[in-house]
Amino acid sequence: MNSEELRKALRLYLVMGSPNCGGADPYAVLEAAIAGGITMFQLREKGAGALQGSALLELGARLRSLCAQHQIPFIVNDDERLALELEADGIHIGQEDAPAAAVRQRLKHMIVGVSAHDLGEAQSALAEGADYLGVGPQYATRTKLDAREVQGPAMIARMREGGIGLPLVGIGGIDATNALPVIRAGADGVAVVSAIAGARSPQEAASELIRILQ
Ligand code: TZP
Ligand code: MG
Repeated sequence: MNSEELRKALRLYLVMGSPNCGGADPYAVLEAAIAGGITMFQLREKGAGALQGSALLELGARLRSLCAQHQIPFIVNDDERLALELEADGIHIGQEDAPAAAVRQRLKHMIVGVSAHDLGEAQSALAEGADYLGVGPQYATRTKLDAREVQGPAMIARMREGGIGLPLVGIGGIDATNALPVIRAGADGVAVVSAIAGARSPQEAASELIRILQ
């Protein structure tokens, strides 16, 4: 996938795991979100009740194959081994995970996404070979307990002004009411957890977001 294709794929990026689905079946949530128009998916199995071991592998394999059927890029959060086992299209790592350069080196064929919170982190990730950046939290979020301070869309504008041309997605507290300023600040797309996974109708939530982003 070239970087223009990646920019398009980042338009509406669903990030979730079973703890984000409010008791609903993650497979059904992903299926509905795909029907609603999401363009990329990240398996991020974290928090209370997160699956591990063979249960995680089994869920991952089902979600991976659903994405493949619909040509939705499938990304794994943090876990290089899981990404390899699931033959994921990519991996997303944070500042507290393995260094981006090492992950880039080990997973040459994969999309490597990196979370960046300021211009310095964005420049480092770029130098280390990241394919895209996740920037947040854009707004207050209850999904990630250890999230950094809210930056707002201004941080995305600052990165663009600072010469960061990489595909870039905003994350944190984004929903249909506040997605547009993130795009206007220079993001290629928005990444959401609860606005879709926690919605009564993930399909309607996704289609409402995609309508606003187009
Ligand atoms: N990284 C920064 S904020 C966040 C992550 C994974 C959580 C976003 O979740 P939500 O529900 O879209 O606010
Ligand atoms: Mg991480």
